[in-house]
Amino acid sequence: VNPKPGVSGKPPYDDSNIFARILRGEIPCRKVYEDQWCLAFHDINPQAPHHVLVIPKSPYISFADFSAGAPDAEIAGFIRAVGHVANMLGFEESGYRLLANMGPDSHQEVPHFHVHLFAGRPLGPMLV
Ligand code: DGP
Repeated sequence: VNPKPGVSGKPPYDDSNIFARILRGEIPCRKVYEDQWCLAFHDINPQAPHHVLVIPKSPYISFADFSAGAPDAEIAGFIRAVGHVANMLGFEESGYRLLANMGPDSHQEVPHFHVHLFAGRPLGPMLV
């Protein structure tokens, strides 16, 4: 990963965040899928029977950073990859939930854009 500022440049992308370290292979993850756009792996603290994180390989801080700053081809490639992971894991029939936290009010903990993919039980209504 080549660190680069977020779209606004403030704050800069923190190259030492845990997902940057996973992308560099410095710490392990339970990988489920990888392509040119993304890495998908199991969340360390699953909130559903299946809880997968899908992250872009490029260093975007958040959804805001990604949606405003990524080239169209990367946005399309990443979104299609999220769908591919869900289908590959067999979630399409029963369904699944996607979630992306963005910024302090959302309690985003890791400052590298990621999409949570939850499945494996009825997830109930959204609580927020
Ligand atoms: P968020 O609150 O949206 O930033 O979610 C961050 C998620 O990342 C949280 O569900 C736990 C997960 N997580 C944190 N550290 C690690 C790690 O080292 N490995 C894996 N696989 N997941 C992690």
